[in-house]
Amino acid sequence: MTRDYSQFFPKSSPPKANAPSLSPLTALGWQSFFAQQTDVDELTQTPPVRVAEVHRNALHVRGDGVDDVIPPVDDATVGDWLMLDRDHPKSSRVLDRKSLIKRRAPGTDRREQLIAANVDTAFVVTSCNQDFKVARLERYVALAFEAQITPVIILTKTDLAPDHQHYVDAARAISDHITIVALDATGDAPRSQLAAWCKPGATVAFLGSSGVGKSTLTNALLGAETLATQSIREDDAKGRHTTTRRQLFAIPNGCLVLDTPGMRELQLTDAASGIRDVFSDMDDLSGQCRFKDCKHETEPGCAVLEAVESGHIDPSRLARWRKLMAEDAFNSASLSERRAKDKAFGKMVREITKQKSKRR
Ligand SMILES: Nc1nc2c(ncn2[C@@H]2O[C@H](COP(=O)(O)OP(=O)(O)OP(=O)(O)O)[C@@H](O)[C@H]2O)c(=O)[nH]1
Ligand SMILES: [Mg+2]
Ligand SMILES: [Zn+2]
Repeated sequence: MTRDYSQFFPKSSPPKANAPSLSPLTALGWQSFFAQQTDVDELTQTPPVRVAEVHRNALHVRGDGVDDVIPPVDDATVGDWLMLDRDHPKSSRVLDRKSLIKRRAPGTDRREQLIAANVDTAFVVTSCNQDFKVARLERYVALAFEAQITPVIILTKTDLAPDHQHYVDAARAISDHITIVALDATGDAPRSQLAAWCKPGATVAFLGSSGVGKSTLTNALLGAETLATQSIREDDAKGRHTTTRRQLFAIPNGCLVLDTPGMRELQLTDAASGIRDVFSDMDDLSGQCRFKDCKHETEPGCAVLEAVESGHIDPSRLARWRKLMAEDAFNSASLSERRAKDKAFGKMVREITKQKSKRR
């Protein structure tokens, strides 16, 4: 019997909304971008599967007729597509990613942490309460821009904040290239308000601090109370870190939704171009500074400082821009130093092993 491979090679245009039926792979987010990286021979040997969840020592993968837990594959994260080698799952090939969200791992460990792969839209969620911080939103938006993912800022809990317009205005001032959606995550509206991004075959991710309503929104899209949610602390509006794993869900219309645990800290790394995109106004101005390497601190002829003095740019925005650029430069340098050290250490181990085996 010859197998029908047509579903592995979808047309390049994304499936239409309300498509009558999606193939099992398209319903997991398989797109022509991935199909182009493989061929019928490889598909026959190793079926494509998507990482739906990462456990400490295992990956939960799903594909056409596949729903398995396999040992971890190096460097694979939630949302990745693997060509599943059933005999040696650890050697499964990770397909090139359409996008990758990563940060510097929290704590003193100089590592990068992969958060999610192959996301089309990043819903950056915050609430109309003390959680709302422009500096944090700018970080998330830079992260999305860097990964070439469409960022959408979602402001939840409008029902608890009748005066929420000033939150919308402050979010809008972050960048001209983002959409802001203000909503009550517990109501009926999220599904229709987010429909423009939650298309069949697309992957969307909810990112943000604990307690802002990421799981509440995932439940709203699922149309069921699948995920646990928990009330926030009343005094400071902080969440209780209810969600502990990143998990990918298929919602009824064929869109893939990633719920994530609230992040305590988002340290950027290798995000210089994302930061430039968020602060494109500052970046444009800095081209007019007298000195090419102007730090916009005390230099004469600094166009950025002039714009601050004339009231065109908020001085706190300049301070946040400087801080983010410095942090990104520091993290990127320290991570690449670590990578170099790891590489040198690996080489040393290989050489010692080689010498030992020669001596035998
Ligand atoms: N009134 C109201 N309550 C909301 C809204 N969004 C979320 N909540 C409530 O806020 C609390 C936290 O929501 P969750 O969905 O658990 O938040 P989360 O972002 O998933 O939090 P973590 O899993 O800890 O990262 C729950 O009690 C929700 O019912 C909203 O728009 N309006
Ligand atoms: Mg949650
Ligand atoms: Zn300058």
